Amino acid sequence: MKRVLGIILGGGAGTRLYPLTKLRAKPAVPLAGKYRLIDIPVSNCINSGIEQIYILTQYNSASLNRHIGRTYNFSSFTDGFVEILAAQQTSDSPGWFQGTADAVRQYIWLMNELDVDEYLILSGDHLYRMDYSQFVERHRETNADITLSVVPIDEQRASDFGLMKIDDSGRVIDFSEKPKGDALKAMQVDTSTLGLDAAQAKQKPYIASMGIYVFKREVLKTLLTEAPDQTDFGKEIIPGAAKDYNIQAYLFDGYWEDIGTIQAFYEANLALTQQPKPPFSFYNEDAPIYTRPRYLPPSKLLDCQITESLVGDGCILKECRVDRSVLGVRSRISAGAVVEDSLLMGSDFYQSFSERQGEASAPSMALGIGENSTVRRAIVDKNARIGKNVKILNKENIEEADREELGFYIRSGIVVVLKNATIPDNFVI
Ligand code: ADQ
Ligand code: ADP
Repeated sequence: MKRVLGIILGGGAGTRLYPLTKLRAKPAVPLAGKYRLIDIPVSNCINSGIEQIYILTQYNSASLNRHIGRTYNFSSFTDGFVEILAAQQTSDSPGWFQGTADAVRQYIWLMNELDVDEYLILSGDHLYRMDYSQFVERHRETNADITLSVVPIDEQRASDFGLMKIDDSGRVIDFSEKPKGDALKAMQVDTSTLGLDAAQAKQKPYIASMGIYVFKREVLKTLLTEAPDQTDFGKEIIPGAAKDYNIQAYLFDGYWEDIGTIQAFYEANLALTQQPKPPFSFYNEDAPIYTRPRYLPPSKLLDCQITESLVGDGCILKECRVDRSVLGVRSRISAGAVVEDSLLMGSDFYQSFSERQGEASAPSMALGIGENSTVRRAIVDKNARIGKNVKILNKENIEEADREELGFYIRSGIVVVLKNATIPDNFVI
């Protein structure tokens, strides 16, 4: 795997995960109480023996730089690195990455300086555990120009993906990006050829691209330079290459979720609390997910009732009830509070006892969830201060709302409290 360069697409404008991307680059969005999105593909790379990794991001953020810089340091005796490449204005390019392929194109000159055989292109917003070495091995065995990692998918979700048809040898003969209506129906195939049994094949009659590709080095270089106007892998590069190049499909057999929208992100986080067997586990010592070591104290639970939840490090929870929730590092929950089906991202810092009390003349709000407040079906971003007797319930069942000035958004019916927001006492959402 030393001959493979990992390239992680760290996100475009960040609209789908907004407002979690309001103050940070997408790869830095906190995940599962203590990780960040970028930890998933980087850990998968490291566990697969790939130690040369670039992360392409639309803009640099302090939290992303700090996280990468403090987490992924290889010994000076290896040639491993994890580096962030942000879109920048140069004399040849106007600025922002125009799409996934354009992001790679803008830095291909740098990637070409490395002596590798393959480029492994990954997304920064997927939750899964994958041994990329098997994927790359398949690519080499079939002498493919490009290999796509694929999963079978059902009718309902199919049009969110790039879909393909393959021949008996696994070669991709047709590729259509997110087709709808008749064009969708036309991409239906017999997935039992992938090894699914008859019932599964009936339920999942489409082959979807996971947006994860291995390219032969020269092939990627040629494709990007031949057609400088093509800016996207799924929309242009892959469908266009299906005719002339040997594109192979590699079936991935395991849990994989694209968590690039608020709803999918919320559901994947909460699914970690499922009993008895969560679909994704962070408790796998053979292939751990790495993150920044933080030296936090243990979590303190004072007379709490907690069921089916994950509690991050350094939390202080008092006389509260927490059900089916994920609590991030340094979460604070006060007496009488109820948290259900929620993701609290926690805080970046602690407050001293006197800070939490505030001055009598200038009372400041304490970090975390205040006394007797209820939070249900919500994402509470970092450093939020939720007052006393607050109710976050989405009382009116609103699907979408932008209440930036009040400190929250609603996305797919899920309330998202902004990073650093303050929700005053007695407020009801
Ligand atoms: P999408 O996920 O919809 O479909 P896209 O929005 O291009 O495709 O995102 C792919 C990845 O690249 C994401 O991680 C995204 O954050 C990142 N990205 C997007 N624009 C970027 C930019 N300008 N700079 C840097 N990174 C950027 C893709 C494929 C489909 C496939 C699905 C699987 O196109 O064929 O089925 O992934 O989820
Ligand atoms: P014990 O019965 O000895 O306490 P279990 O193996 O039943 O241990 O684990 C207790 C709980 O911990 C389970 O209900 C399960 O949700 C969670 N758990 C155990 N192993 C894993 C794992 N590998 N990944 C995620 N959660 C796990």
